[in-house]
Amino acid sequence: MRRLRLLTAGESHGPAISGVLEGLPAGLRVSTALVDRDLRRRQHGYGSGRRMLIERDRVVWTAGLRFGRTLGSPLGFRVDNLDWPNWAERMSVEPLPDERRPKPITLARPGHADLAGAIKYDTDDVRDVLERASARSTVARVLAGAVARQLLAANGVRIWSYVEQLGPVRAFPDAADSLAAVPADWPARDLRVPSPLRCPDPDAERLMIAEVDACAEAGDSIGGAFVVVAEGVPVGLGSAAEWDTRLDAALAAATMSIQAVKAVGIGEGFAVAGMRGSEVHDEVDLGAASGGWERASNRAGGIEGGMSNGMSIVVRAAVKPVSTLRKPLGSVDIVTGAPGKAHIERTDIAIMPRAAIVGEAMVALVLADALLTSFGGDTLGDLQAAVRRRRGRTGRPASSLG
Ligand code: EPS
Repeated sequence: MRRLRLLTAGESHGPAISGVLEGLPAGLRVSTALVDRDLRRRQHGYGSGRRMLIERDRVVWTAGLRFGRTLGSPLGFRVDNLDWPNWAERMSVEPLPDERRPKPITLARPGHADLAGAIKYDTDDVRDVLERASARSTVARVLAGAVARQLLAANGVRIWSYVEQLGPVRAFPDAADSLAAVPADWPARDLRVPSPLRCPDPDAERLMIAEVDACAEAGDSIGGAFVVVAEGVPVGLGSAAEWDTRLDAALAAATMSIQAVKAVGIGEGFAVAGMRGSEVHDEVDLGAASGGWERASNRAGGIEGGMSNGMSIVVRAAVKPVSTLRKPLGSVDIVTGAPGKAHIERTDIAIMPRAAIVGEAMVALVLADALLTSFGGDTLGDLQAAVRRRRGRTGRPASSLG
């Protein structure tokens, strides 16, 4: 990111998850209730483990706000881990005598950061690695993303998401494009009362719930795919000028950085490989209704030439199943070399509804950064004025104004 910087810290079972978001303009009204709402949304979902019954994630602001508005200084924040007292000795910050130390974890879980991390950091206790690799760290991203969303909302951009697939079950299996089948009131309903798996197709959701139950029964886990949509994005965020200024590249990297994500697509994504140009590109016209540039389709997912083109931005991600299995896979003890079964931690069975919320946050952070990069602004008012100017310029071509 060019204008925003986000640094996060915190172990899953340490005292807190914390962070600093730097680069926000002054004068942005930040609603604590809306931040806490996104933190709550990240905790919701069928298939979550018992840890979510312990945590009640709430933001504690430590810097950057006065009377509910940003000052232009770094925004500091923290979310306390309510599980911490149960781990205070096992995760002691201070040195402990050997006899009080917990037994090291030496059987790495295939798919987790355990083995590569243990070799990298030269430790014989995998807990040194897994604590930070844990998806608990996404609390900080969702928190910062909730602030970015408020900056975007103040500039007419709305972000929402849904679970498109869980294992073999797809939402709207008969539709050519699941997004076109999502009911128009889904984003508002999802904010009010999220459904168990945040899937907008109730028939598919019932099958998804059965699939989670079957995995629970079998001691297994399951992944899937989610879609994030950003509406109202002004034309021209990102740039074709250089490889690292392209908006699709930034969105892909940020989404891929979410734990367990293995593939990211923009618009039609991987499907374009099998289609002809005439089936892929979105024809341009001057909309009769709006009088602005319009497209009858949005296969590009709102991005052409590395820039937003004014259509909704559509990011899709494939998520692998959680790597802790209650019926563990084979592994090798990192100290003795003896074969064994992977370590078992308390775990989730399915994370799809929650991963999609982290997806929203990452998209929000990248778009907020791209907005500030294009339009600058020491204050929210300066930023809004520049965004309004750009929107005015793209309403319709000068020659058609008569
Ligand atoms: C995780 C394991 C589980 C998850 C955790 C991610 O935690 P625990 O070991 O405490 O049961 O619940 O995710 C969160 C705590 C969270 O807030 O998302 C893992 O191994 O990555």
